[in-house]
Amino acid sequence: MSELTIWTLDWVPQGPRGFVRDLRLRWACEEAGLPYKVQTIPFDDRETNHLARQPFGQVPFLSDGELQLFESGACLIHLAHQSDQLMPKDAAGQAHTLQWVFAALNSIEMVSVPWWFLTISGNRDNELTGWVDKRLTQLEAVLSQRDWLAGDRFTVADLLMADVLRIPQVRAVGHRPASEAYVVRLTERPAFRKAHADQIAHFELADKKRA
Ligand SMILES: N[C@@H](CCC(=O)N[C@@H](CS)C(=O)NCC(=O)O)C(=O)O
Repeated sequence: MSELTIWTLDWVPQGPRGFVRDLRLRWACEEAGLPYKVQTIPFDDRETNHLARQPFGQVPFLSDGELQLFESGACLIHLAHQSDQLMPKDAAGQAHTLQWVFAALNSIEMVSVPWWFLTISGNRDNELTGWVDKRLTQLEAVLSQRDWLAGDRFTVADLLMADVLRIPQVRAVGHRPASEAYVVRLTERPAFRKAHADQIAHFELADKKRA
């Protein structure tokens, strides 16, 4: 097995702590028992010094030996191929896992994040509110019927969907008990708790170094 390195920022302000997307990769590695280390790029120079590895100047990205990957979804799928804990082995189970990975990114996050950013800038009831509300209501109907998105078991698709849904502003949209129970169940998993605590500790240590 080659060595996994998750790349994130060396520091971020308080606001995004606990939500920087390296957490998705940490969480997946913790679920799968895959050893990894964490390396950083400087927050103060984030857009200029790693475009070769992440052409949009973002984190996370992943090194697996010589292989370098960006986009959290692609990194999660890569990790899922290394562990049955993250994705079933059978063709239908894999196809359904990938389907829901794309749904998390392409049907939910693609509207929830722009909506959330508009609310942060003070525009709480913005042009995207109806759209995000509709998508979350549709997802609530799915989660009312089952505990897991794919293969009747935990997969990396649940990890990703829960990470997309757990944004406090997104959780506060409407009353969606099945979605809320899903987020609670997923974020109570020891692997999530460890990944979350490790990210918080990483940025707290960075505060001390910057002081
Ligand atoms: N689609 C990308 C989004 C990555 C992303 O938005 N990363 C944030 C941190 S969570 C970032 O680097 N933001 C700084 C920026 O966009 O310049 C992925 O899923 O990896």
